[in-house]
Amino acid sequence: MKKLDILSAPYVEEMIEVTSNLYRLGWDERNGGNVSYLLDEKEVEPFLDLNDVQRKIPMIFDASGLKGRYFIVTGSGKYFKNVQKAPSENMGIIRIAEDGKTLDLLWGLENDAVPTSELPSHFMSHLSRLSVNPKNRIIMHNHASHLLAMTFTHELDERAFTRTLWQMCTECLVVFPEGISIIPWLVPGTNEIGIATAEKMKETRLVLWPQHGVYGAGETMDEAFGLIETAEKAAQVFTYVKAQGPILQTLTDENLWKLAHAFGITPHPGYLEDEK
Ligand code: 2HA
Ligand code: ZN
Repeated sequence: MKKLDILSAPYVEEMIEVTSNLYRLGWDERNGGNVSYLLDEKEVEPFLDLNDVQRKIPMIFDASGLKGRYFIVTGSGKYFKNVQKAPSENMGIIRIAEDGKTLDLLWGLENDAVPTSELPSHFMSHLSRLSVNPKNRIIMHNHASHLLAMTFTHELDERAFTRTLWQMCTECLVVFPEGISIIPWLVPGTNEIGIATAEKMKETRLVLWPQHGVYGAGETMDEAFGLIETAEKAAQVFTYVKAQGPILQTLTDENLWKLAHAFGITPHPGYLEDEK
């Protein structure tokens, strides 16, 4: 059967849209940021011959837990700025081979490009998220400016950091009731940072990389993007608030509990003072 044009696949369109938005927001300068999107075989099959492997790409770590799974991923060293005008050079569709250590390239990553250098963090985070939510499909990393800046001026305690973000906009607690996790500063692209990020991903969909950026996860592109966008907005408000001067009033824990009840969500245990 004749295959449909891959550029019309909804997930290709979503990747183009999100990378363009991330670039436009200034969170992904140069080759900053990476996105991976878990695809169902049924979503790929109408567009690509699944037996037509363009290239085999070896990996530095074992992703056996994901063998046979399909992803669309951004390319290593590629600029989000360029994804829209040259999708097949800047992204690729891959399948994890039987050995767990090789990728079958089915489309894209033209001119010998390879998937994002942060693939260990992405794959390990996918495994973590899937273990707590089988519907998770997106892992997204970017250099959201105000969150990044806050890792210089705010104490890097997960409870304190989460509380500050929750206090900056009423919606924050509702959007990420589980809070934000923080790993130590580590070298990007390594298995070590992958393991640290993935460990946190079992608890929270947001993980902060000090002096670097942020990771977000979600069932959909909108969820992952909206999550980072909301935390980043809170960080932006924090930046303005600090610049404007002393805080005269804020969201109290009593307010936050009222919100939690109104929206039927459970705040991370211990992050709010006990209810009176
Ligand atoms: O791919 O953002 O963390 C560029 C990065 C690495
Ligand atoms: Zn980065």
